[in-house]
Amino acid sequence: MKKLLPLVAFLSIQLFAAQNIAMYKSPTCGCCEKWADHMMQNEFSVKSIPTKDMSALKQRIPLPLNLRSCHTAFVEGYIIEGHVPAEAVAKLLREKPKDIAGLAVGGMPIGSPGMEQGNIKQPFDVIAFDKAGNQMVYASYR
Ligand SMILES: [Cu+2]
Repeated sequence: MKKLLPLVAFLSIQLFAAQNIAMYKSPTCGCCEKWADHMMQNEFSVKSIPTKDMSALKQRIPLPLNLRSCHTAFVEGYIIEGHVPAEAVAKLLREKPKDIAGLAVGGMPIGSPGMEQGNIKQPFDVIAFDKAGNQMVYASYR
């Protein structure tokens, strides 16, 4: 039993670490912080990193041009671009697909997490992409 305790402690630290998100955003982006709030309300922890040249950062990673949004986040080696709902990120971390580089919600659809404007809801898709730029719908919100 005594030997089990350090293992349990180690596992819970690993579980906690898995929820850590690093979010790169332009210093002036407000909806980015609102997305971070949404993630934190859903038990993720988010470190916000103000970044002047977001497009330079986006160029360095395998993020398809058509999927670009405001903030770029990283969790467990995956790229999370834009206003991706927490439940889609949680699903990604549960499934841990090896062939996927990340998830993105391109643009900034009204009604996506952090982009709320009253009752207006624009339908949007969460797109999974791989390093070669292949894309598929991972989740649909309509
Ligand atoms: Cu935004």
